[in-house]
Amino acid sequence: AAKERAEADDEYNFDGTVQLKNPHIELMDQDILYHLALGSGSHDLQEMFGEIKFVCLGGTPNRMKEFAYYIMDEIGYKLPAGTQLQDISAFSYRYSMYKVGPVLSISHGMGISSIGILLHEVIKLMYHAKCKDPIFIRIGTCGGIGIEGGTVVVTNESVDGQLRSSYEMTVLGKTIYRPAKLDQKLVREFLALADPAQDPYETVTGKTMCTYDFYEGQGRLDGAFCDYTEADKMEYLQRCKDFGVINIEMESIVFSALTHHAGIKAAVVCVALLNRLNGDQVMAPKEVMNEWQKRPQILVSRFIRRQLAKI
Ligand code: R2B
Ligand code: URA
Repeated sequence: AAKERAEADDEYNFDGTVQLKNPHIELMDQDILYHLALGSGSHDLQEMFGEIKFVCLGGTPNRMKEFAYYIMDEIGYKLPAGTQLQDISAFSYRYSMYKVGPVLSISHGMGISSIGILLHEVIKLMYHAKCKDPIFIRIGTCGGIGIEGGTVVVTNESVDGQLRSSYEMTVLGKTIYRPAKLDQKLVREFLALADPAQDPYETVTGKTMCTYDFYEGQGRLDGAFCDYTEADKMEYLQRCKDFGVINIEMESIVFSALTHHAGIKAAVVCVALLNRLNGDQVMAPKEVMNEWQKRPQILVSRFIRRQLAKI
């Protein structure tokens, strides 16, 4: 256990700041964070972002704007007089970013590539801003395997479509793997913040499968193409379920792998929009879906408020 602790501590920088495993960055005159419309030459990143403690990422600009307003209310943050919440990355026309005191709320788009690019730049942003011990949290949606729509899932491990727990990428024509590890203490903390007496829904944990595609990649029968049978699909989903997978989404593996590689603690909290054992189409009414999507935000807010109370 002591060895394990030493190894775990090793991954984090002793003063809490984010170190880059890239010797080139500090040799550059300036670093342009192209997809965020920010730069170390054009902006005082430490002044703008130095106080960030929580980086919350979710798919859509609208949801992350809503989350920014919600967390502002929840932590009782007041914007400086005469100012409004601004999309800091508006001129990237790619991602949206809102800052509410120590919280960043950023949209990541859909899929591994989109969130992967964003993570490079947000991790560099943490480095330039000299942020201490930032925690990254993905707030998302997913398909459940054997769990009903509206259930909240805290991921304990992310696996790919072949049930491997590392992120595979091609670098200089070679295949490399980065372990997709999530902080297990954070998993327990999030689960402990679920309130079975008050929440009219379940909060559960398990493995999350991350795929490159929503349709064939997730074994759906309703894409533009499908070369397998319903029996093949059910056999695959059952195999995933037997392996401990309880939900499927499209970002967790690169999110877990790159945060772990950077020594940043991270968590993934998603709400299931359907039970894939019952079907493929997402058909809950919009109002129901909107209420469901608030659920991971509520859990994350409880977490942030508790962390802030400790400081
Ligand atoms: C969940 O929902 C999106 C697909 O509908 C994708 O971004 C994901 O991970
Ligand atoms: N997001 C996914 O990636 N899959 C689903 O089934 C629902 C949301």
